[in-house]
Amino acid sequence: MNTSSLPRPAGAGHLKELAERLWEAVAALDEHAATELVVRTLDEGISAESVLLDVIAVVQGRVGEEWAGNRLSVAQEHAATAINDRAVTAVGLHPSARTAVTRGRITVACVDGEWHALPARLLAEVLKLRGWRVDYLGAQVPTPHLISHLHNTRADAVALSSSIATRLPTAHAVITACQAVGVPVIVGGAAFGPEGRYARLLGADAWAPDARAAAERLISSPLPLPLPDHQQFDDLPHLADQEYTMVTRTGATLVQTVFAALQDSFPAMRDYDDAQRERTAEDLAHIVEFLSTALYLDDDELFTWFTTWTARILQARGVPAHSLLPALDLLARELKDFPRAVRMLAAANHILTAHIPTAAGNAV
Ligand code: B12
Repeated sequence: MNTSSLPRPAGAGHLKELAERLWEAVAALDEHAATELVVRTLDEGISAESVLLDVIAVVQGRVGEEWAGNRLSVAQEHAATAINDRAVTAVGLHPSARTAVTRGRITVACVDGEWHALPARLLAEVLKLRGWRVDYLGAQVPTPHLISHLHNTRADAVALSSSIATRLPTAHAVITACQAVGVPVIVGGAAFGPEGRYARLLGADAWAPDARAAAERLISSPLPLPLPDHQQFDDLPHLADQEYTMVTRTGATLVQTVFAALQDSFPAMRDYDDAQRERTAEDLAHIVEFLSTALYLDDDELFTWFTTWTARILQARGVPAHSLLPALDLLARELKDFPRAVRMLAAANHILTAHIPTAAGNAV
């Protein structure tokens, strides 16, 4: 057998160096350099899967870190993501990535409202390389259209991707809808939390931390056939208290009320220009959205994680993180009749107070 055309394993040091070189091309927004590097690496015999996961995915993670640290603007981050997306296309078109279909048919889709398409795209390409027939539906797939696609294609399974935790209530509805038509669901992406804890909570049939593990899981044994009578709300009995429903329903009014009151509690806001006021309103909307998601899951840690993350993002942009504390207090005042919301706001307040510097520069 001629083994010269088989992909060769690459050492960790070499892959790190390739990721560094791709990062340089992506950071310089040089699409040609990025795609040429990828094609040359494949020509040299490094496997397509390794280029996708050990090079492109690593660079995309770094794009996120640089954006969070305010070293890349939103526009640069969008351009870098678009270049990485084209690098993935270059991998998919390379002769070494042409793989015969030897397994079943799987649909890879993002939850409705989810814009993070690249993680799902990487998974789709890896599953193709492993012999699956893949229908990749991309970002924000409306649930009814996903379900008719499953009917039309007689898919063996759905791989559902979500990166942002606020899409989890929708993900829950999608998981239940797919299972109701007899199609098992494997989920993944950053939204599902450490060790996939929310995947289990929301009744998914399987979860995997990355595309390699997902491919291994799907090869090891077929996903269990879903129970047809699984009801979405049986998973989360705490929803009976209506806190999630009420906070979600009144979210817009809540943001407006807290925004107005914040000008008294946080006098520095009176000098904000229009753009700063707009960003503050956006931050408040995200806080309320994460609070309602934490209520949905009954998970205080999700909310404390989000407020700590927001504090770090604000600090990197020169906005004092302690400006979050009055917002949390005002929310707690508005939501005083909702014990779980009050508990979560108090936990976030406690963590922020202990960890963020005050205006004087010390931790309070
Ligand atoms: C690029 C990016 C964007 C782009 C997305 C463009 C695109 N076409 O994809 C844009 C600008 C649109 C965006 C917007 C936002 N983003 Co964003 N974004 C990112 C970023 C930098 C990279 C995402 C990515 O491609 N990662 C690379 C891949 C490789 O990630 P991965 O998750 O490791 O993927 C692997 C596994 O998760 C797994 N996997 C993925 N899907 C699936 C599915 C299945 C079935 C399985 C088994 C496995 C699996 O396999 C993948 C490959 O191994 C991340 C930071 C990061 N480090 O990931 C933030 C990040 C995802 N974004 C975040 C946030 C908060 C937002 C915004 C709310 C920001 C804002 N204030 O507006 C919005 C929300 C938009 C929305 N409604 O979806 C947060 C999400 C936090 C959370 N978990 O809740 C992150 C994590 C940043 C951070 N550090 O906090 N973002």
